[in-house]
Parts: sequence; C-alpha cells; structure tokens
Amino acid sequence: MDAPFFNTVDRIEFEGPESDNPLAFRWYDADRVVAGRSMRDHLRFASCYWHSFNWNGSDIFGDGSLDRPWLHDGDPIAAAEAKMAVAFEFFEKLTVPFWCFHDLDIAPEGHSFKDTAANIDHMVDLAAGYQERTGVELLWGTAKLFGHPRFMAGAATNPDPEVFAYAAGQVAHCMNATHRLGGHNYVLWGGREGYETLLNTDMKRELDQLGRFFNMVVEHKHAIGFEGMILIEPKPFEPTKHQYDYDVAAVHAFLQRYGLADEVKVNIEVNHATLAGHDFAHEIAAAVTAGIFGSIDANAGDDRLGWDVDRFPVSVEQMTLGMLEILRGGGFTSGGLNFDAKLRRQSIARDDLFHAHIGGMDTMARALLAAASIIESGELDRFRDDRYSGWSEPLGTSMLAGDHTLAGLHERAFGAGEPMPISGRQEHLENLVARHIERAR
Ligand code: XUL
Ligand code: CO
Repeated sequence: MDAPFFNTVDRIEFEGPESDNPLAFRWYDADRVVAGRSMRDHLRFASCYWHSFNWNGSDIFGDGSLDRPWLHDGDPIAAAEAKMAVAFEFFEKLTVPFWCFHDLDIAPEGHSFKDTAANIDHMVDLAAGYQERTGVELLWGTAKLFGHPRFMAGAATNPDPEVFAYAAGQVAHCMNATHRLGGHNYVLWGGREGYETLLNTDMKRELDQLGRFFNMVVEHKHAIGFEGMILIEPKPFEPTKHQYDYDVAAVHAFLQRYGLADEVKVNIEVNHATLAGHDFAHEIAAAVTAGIFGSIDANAGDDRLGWDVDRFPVSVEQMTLGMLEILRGGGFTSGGLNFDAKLRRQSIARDDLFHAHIGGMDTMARALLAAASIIESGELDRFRDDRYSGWSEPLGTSMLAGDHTLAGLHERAFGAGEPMPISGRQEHLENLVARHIERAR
C-alpha cells in the first residue's frame, strides 16, 4: 500500500469564511476564543474509526465500493497495522484532537478470547505510540458486542449466562485498553440489548441482567482507577426491533432503577434522537435536566429515510439548537463531538473523507458561534425568564413550597377569575435564531 495514503491532502488549515479552498476550514478556527473557551475546547471533535476505516461501503444490497485496501489484503495483523497508520495520518492532517474506536475496529478477532485479547493488546501498544507522536487523544473506547453471531440474542440481556459472562470479559478488556490509552470516557451502546418478539423474551429478567452488567462496569471502573465517564448511548431500534436504551428518558429511568444515576451519563446521537421521534435539542435538554449529559455523536438522518443513515451533519440550524442546549448546560466536561458519520457509498475518492469531516466541523463551528451569540445577546433567555416570571410572585412560590392543597386551590378558583393568556411568540423567536445564524461570524 502506498504511503502516505492521503497523498493529495496536506494539513487542513483555517482560512476564513471567504476562502474557496474546499480543503480548508472556513469556520473552525481551533484557537479562536468564543464565550471564554477556545473552539477546540468547546467542540472537542473526534473522528470515529469504524465508519472511516472499517467500513468498505457495502450495504444490504451491494458490496464494498470504497478504496480501503487493508480490509481485504494480507495478514490480519499487518492489515490492522496498515489501517492504524492511515487512521493517524488522517487524524493528524485533519487536526482533529480526539478519536474513538470499538475494540474490534482496531484489532482482528482471533480464534479464541485469548487470541483476540492478544491482538487488541498489540494494537493498543501501537495506538499508544501514535497518540504520543501525534498528540491525538482518545475521546472514548467501546466494545463491539453486536457483530458476532454469539450476540444475536443480546450480550448482557442474552438468555444464556455464558454469553453474559463472555461480554463481561470483553468489556473488562476493552475498559482496560481505554484506560491504558488515557480515554476520557467509556461508551456502552446496546446494539443487541433489546428484543424482536415478546413471545420468547422475559423483559424483567433481561432488564435485571442489564442493570447488573452496568453495575459491574461501574465497579470495574473504580477497581482499575479509570477516571473517565461511563456513557450509555440511547437508540430506539435498529438492529433490534425494540432497544431497552430507547431514549434519554428511558435510560434515565433505567439508571435510577438500578442505582446508577450518579455514575453513568449519556452519549446522545443526533440520528438516534430523531429515530426516537425527538429533536436532537430535546434529547440534550432532557439529559441536562436529569444531570446525565455526557457526550455527542454528531451526525444527521434523512427526512425521508427511517433508519440510521449516519450522514455528516449539514444543518447549521439543527446544530445551533443543539449547541444552544449544550452551552446552556455548561458545555462539555469529559465529552465531545464524535463524528459517528459515514460517507455516501459513491464517495469513493480518498479525499472525500476530508471533505465530509471539514463540512461537519464547519457546520458545528458555525452552530457554536450562533448559539454563543444567542446566549450573549440575552434576548432569548430574557423572554424565557419573563414567561415564567409569575413563579417568582407569591402565588407561584407558595404553591411550589407546598403551602397549598388541591382543596385550597379549589376554593380559590371560585373567586380568582380567568388567567390572562400571553403569546408564546414562537415565530418571533425562530426569527431571532435565524438572525443570529445569519450574522454570527
Ligand atoms: C450505532 C452507533 C454505534 C455507537 C458505538 O448506531 O451509533 O456506532 O456509537 O457502538
Ligand atoms: Co453512535
């Protein structure tokens, strides 16, 4: 394989909104300070290994279309090594500060658990060297508990305890690897943790199994001294017909039920939110409200396709509304914006991967500027505070303080008269957001 792999692309630089250079940032200016923090620190961009380096462009109807020679050439370990060289060439040229992986993205599965573990350890040693040389850090690691047929009926929620035990071993190994690489978080997405039919499913048992599994994950985190956050990634369906981690609200209820609400937060993916019938911004607000906001998988769905298409984000408006909730919640701590996004199958030129990420990063940077400008102007928050101002008056405060009963308010209603409705002013506020998007520079 030729090196460098991306031989037509150099380091991507910021050139400003007027630039016509398609291989430059127009909005993402890493060192620029916005609302007290550099763009690099606000956005904490990560590139994901699986879609960019492990996927060959195949879909359920067609074979691989992308130029990814390491996916079919030669010895599996040599191929994994070649893939990692290309991945870090990409991260460095893109200037993305973080990356994310599944254990089996970076290392081939062996003939036994022991072989696979040795393959992972070898690749983690190499990754540690690349991280050291390039300065790229690990946003999160995760274990692939959904690809192999052993997991077809679930990992932690499998009817067979042997599969649960295998998955626990795999997660322990992957958590140790993530810890070794200085990972900022560890993610659990329950790809097969759900069911296809209740006819063969004992929901109560499966939820108890999942609760125990996550408690073991938290116990292991403390046992090995891993200081990163444990994150669950909600998704309503696909691959299973119903997934237990349906959305943020379902995950929060689950965490409370199994005593995990102080230990585990959420990794919210845009397209998973929309598949659950929510706006992206709703899921962030739900997580901030519950105190479990962690990290984001940035991507986009398609309005006419009801599955997880993982496009790169292109809508400044959608992302502005999301960034607004993130900033209102205080911004990221250990989390970041991971592009869990893939090319379209016809995007077969090597540099398409750069165009995709540059577009995504510029979209998010513009969204950050617009959201920061909305917050700085204070108009939106003033309107919102005014709308609830009655709750600072005696009636509002005394009702919340518990000084009234339903019977007392029943009596009051006879003499109180009709409440005076006021406008919700949605269109006015939408125009306000549009104005900030147009003007934020
Ligand atoms: C699947 C998905 C996963 C997780 C990590 O829809 O989003 O890639 O982000 O397992
Ligand atoms: Co994801």
